[in-house]
Amino acid sequence: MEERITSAIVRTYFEKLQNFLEVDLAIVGAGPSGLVAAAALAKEGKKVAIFERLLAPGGGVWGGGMLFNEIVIQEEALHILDDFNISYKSAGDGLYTADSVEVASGLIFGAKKAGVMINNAVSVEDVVCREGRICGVVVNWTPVERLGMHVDPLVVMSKAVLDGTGHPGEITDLATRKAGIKIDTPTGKIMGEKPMWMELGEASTVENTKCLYPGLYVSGMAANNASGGFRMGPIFGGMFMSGRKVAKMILEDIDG
Ligand code: 48H
Repeated sequence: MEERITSAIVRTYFEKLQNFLEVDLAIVGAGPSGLVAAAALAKEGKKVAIFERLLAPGGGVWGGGMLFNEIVIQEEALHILDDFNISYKSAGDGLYTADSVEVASGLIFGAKKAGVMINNAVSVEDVVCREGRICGVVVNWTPVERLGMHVDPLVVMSKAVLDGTGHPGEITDLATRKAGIKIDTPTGKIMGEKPMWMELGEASTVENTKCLYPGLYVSGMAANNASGGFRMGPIFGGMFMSGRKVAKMILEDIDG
């Protein structure tokens, strides 16, 4: 029995992995913007792999506002929750609330069911940049990263890479520092996130969602970090709409 269980896991895991070593899109970070983008592209038949540093995908959704496990969504983004079959309640004035555990688990389940490979406990530590295009991610187990073990990583090649790493914008930071690229922001560099301004932050999340460099896209809070957008606290419509917007841009890029 014991060897059959081990064998079943090893066989199915490596079959799954083998199929995702070269993908259409590699997404770094399984936060709300990354999960929404992943599901949208997988539904279009694209091969999408997400790499998430933590054991549990879902990013900043789980904790709601200050661990009160509810989030707020504005009316214009509700259609995205509908697509994931996630429920919500009116809070008046065009605002709605949803249980953050249902939202996080619903987005993860939706992305999985759309065909996305979610690699949890895997960190992206570098990018591949060739002939003026970002075209892959360099990955290693999070425990290896956390323990500082000297273990060489592996590489997953992709037609595009999405930085969905939230506030720190880690992939854009890596790409600008290590590959020395100039990104599509007013200064050509990372502008840094601005302080709390809920209304402007929601709008800027969607505006700042873009292609920063051939093959490198950015969504969610990483987009605000790159282009100097405001933070907005526990309202998530902008994150969902950012995921939808970037999926459309990437689809046009890789299909065109
Ligand atoms: C693998 C990585 C790496 C790496 C980071 O922060 P997230 O939830 O991302 P977004 O941008 O989709 O959503 C932002 C939202 O949650 C939020 O923080 C809001 C609305 N804040 C407002 C405010 O005012 O504070 O998720 C990013 C994910 C996390 O799960 C990280 O663990 C993961 O990315 N990650 N995964 N390799 N190098 N870096």
